[in-house]
Amino acid sequence: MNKRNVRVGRQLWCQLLRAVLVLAMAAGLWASVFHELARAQTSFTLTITGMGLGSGVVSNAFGINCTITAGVPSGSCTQSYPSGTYVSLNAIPAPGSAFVRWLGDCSGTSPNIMAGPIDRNMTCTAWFAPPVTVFEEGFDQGIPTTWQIVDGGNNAGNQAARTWTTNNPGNRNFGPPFDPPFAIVDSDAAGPGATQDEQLITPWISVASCPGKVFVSYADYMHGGKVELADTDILTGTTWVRLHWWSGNSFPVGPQITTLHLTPKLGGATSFRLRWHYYNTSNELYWAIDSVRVFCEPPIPPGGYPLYLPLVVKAP
Ligand SMILES: [Ca+2]
Ligand SMILES: [Ca+2]
Repeated sequence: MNKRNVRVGRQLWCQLLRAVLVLAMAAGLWASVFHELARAQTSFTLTITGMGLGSGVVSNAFGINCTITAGVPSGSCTQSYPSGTYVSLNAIPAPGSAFVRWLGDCSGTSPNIMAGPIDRNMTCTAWFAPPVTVFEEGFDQGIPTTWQIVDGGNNAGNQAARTWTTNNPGNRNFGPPFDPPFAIVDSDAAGPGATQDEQLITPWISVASCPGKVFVSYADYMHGGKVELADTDILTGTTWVRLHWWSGNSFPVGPQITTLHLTPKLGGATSFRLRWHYYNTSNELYWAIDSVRVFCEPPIPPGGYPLYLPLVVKAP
């Protein structure tokens, strides 16, 4: 091989090497461009799950609307977001439940947070603590003697239907949420000529142990006719205060659970009575009540419960 051939050979090698380097750089550049494009186009999911025996809703304006009932999620609980997005999450406890804290890919005890950046599929868990029940009555043994019935009206007509009773004088069959026996005042069963002004009153109920909001819920079906009234009232001192009312032209479409927030009417009082007052009636229809439950928000330590599971103490 002469010197000229050696030089040509070197030049070829150099050109080849340069070509390979250019190709490699181009390939690398394209790879990184494609990577960036792919990254920019990728979205990831945010999933909401629940924990605890309480209930509530986790929502935002961007597709999450997740109902959590005793830890079980339902509704719109998973949503896709562009990579790197931050999204708000708002946890609203059901009446009597309390929000404890976030777990998983979210953290903290504030019910309103920003989750993100969503740069992978993420799961945020909302922990709701259950209400504390302080009073319950399902009328399994009739209307308890600790309750008070005020038997007003003219008491003409069918004596079995002269006031509140669990004897169901009109043979009503409501289905859920009623669980017979239930308390009913039945103007229709009392018949024409009879008038009603009937009160069903709880004993004094103490909520001194309640640290937060107090509620009552009950199975409720007032079937209206004309001008009758059906008030739910509260007493903390000597004067009854109306909490809620149905009338002959404004009543539930069917049996329902009615839940009322009592705290605004308590004015700091720690005990009260409740009254279901059916009046201004004659030969109308009826009002039935069942499964009366007074409950309040559970105590949550400031900062929520710490992030460790309680020890399980086994019986010896
Ligand atoms: Ca019952
Ligand atoms: Ca009566």
